[in-house]
Amino acid sequence: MVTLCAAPRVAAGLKKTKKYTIIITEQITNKMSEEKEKIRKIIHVDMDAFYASVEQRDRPELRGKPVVVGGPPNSRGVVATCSYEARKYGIHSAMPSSQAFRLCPWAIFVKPRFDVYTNVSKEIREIFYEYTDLVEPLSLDEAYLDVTENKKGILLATEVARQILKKIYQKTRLTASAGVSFNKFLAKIASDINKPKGLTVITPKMAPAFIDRLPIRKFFGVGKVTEKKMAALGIKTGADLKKMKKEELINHFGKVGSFYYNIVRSIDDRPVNPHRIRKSMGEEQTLSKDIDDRQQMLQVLEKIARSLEEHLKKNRIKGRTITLKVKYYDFKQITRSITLEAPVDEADMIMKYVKTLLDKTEAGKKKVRLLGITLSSLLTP
Ligand code: DCP
Ligand code: MG
Repeated sequence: MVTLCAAPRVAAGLKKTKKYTIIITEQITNKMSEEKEKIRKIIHVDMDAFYASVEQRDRPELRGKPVVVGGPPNSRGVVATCSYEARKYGIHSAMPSSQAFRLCPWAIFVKPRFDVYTNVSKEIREIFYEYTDLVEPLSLDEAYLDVTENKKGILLATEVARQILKKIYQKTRLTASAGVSFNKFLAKIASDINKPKGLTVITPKMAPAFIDRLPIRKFFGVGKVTEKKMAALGIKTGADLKKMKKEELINHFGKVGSFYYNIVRSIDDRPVNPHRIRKSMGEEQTLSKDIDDRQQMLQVLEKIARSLEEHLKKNRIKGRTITLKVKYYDFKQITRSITLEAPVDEADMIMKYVKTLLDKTEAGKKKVRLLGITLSSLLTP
């Protein structure tokens, strides 16, 4: 490559002067930095037992105790999160609070204080911005940072991560974990490895062996439903996934199949997107034929609500506004909304309101061709 670049200059009569050597050196350096550019430095930061740690910070009597943040044990509510002391009993996020109570009757149940969590979230984001503007918050307690170029000119991403974790603790008295790698997928996986207070690096060299051992559920976008589908195909780990041909994956999973094909090979070019602020999350379904039976409509809506719940939870999103969309047989479309005091993500809760919203439409009197539910006024970063 260098010889090729140099050749025309030699032909043009340039002697091997010092200047000439410099040109070649510059070309090599440029080439090296181009190659280096391809390797990004991504950090994923995730707070440890976020809501529960905030409660333990603000109420010293809760420290060292099993604390469950979420619905009360005698309600139909669920666990938002719990302290590490409570996790020893098998309690985890999204578990019904009644079950958490059965597992650990002496656990202390605390109501979430979203306004406080939102403030902490802003505080940690300010720290991220000290290092880079390429910050993509995923929820109140986690974000991706691209620190390939960072405001402090620190070469090692691990050092940036170390400083950030330290500053988070100094500012909020809360601990976080960080994952450092060369793409988003691996950085996120890494942050989860040594929780709490973990700092884990996955280098390009380490990545293949690491991914081979990774359970399929940990792959980006793989929820319960996809996990089952994968299991039916004999895919349980990254190594199993790697054996699949691209076409096979596309056949079984559609467009996302090629994404799986790539990430299992550590190929994930998704940029850290600082502008991605989600305003709503929704799903809709066009029916195979127009219907006028309310019961049937509710069945469809129930299915939509369940699927929506899975997506909301996977993305750690809750919303206060529920909107029902109805498209009638004549393609006329209406929406009906309700805004609640507290954010929700549970299908049962969503359906309770969707039923009353459906009563405010002409569905039934008029045949319906499409139904949809959207959640907005989101509790996101
Ligand atoms: N959360 C929620 N419902 C869920 C999952 C999470 O309300 N099903 C909330 C409570 C968590 C916060 O989002 O504190 C962050 O979610 P994480 O998955 O990061 O869980 P934690 O921060 O609580 O624990 P970890 O230390 O495992 O990150
Ligand atoms: Mg967390």
